[in-house]
Amino acid sequence: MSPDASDFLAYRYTRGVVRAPGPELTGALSRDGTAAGMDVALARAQHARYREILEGLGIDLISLPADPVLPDGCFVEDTCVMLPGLAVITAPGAPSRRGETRAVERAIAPYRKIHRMKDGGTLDGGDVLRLGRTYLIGGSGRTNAEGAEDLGGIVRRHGADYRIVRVDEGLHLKSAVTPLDPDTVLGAEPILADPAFADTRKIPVPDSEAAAANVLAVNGAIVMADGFPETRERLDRAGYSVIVCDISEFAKADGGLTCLSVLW
Ligand code: CIR
Repeated sequence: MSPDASDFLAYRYTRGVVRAPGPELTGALSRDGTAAGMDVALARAQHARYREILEGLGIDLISLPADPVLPDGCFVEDTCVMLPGLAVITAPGAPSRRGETRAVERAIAPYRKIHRMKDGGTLDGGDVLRLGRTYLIGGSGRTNAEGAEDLGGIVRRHGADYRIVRVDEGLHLKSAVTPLDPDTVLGAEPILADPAFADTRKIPVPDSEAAAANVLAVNGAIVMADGFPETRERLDRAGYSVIVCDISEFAKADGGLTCLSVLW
């Protein structure tokens, strides 16, 4: 394994892609219709702060411009799954999001070999949780069996392993559980009971703070959403270095910290 790959496996990254939101954001998909009430100016300010945090952690960011025909375009995570040395361009599960992959692929192509998923399957990057060399793939409303198996095959061919985890609640696997380090996850109790996490150290979020489960582990820090004091305390107590980022507007469209970037 190259030194670059072992850094990647430990959530150490040097580059990333983000896409700023524009006025189209109020047309984003949201399970309870709250996206329509988003404050776009506030969302843009929150996105600027998110970029500043990543840059402060040493990430060289490529910032794509907002695209008026892609209301969910800022949630770039769903368009690409990174493996060491390879970028897999996904087939997003929501038909309205299919057009998002093009600009992300163009941005990443100078840095990583590109592989496009097969037609037929669907998969959102929000359903892919990497724990070291194991890729857990959520079977959700967005990621179908064909998409999960397609990605699983690519993962195996690249010397890593995969498991499929059923997602019965919430949008994506990582809406409910995210990695803190290669041996530890933070998540909601029901999903932590899945056998896929049997050998993993687990930090549960309280039921009242379910939305705190989506955190971004990057370069030795944990970036978490604002407004979850009990989860914050649990992370502090466990010794993690936490940075809080307010993403209230993105949460109205079911977005979290991981959704807003692709890192490698
Ligand atoms: C959607 O429903 O597709 C977007 N409004 C939110 C996507 C969030 N992405 C993610 O969790 N990876």
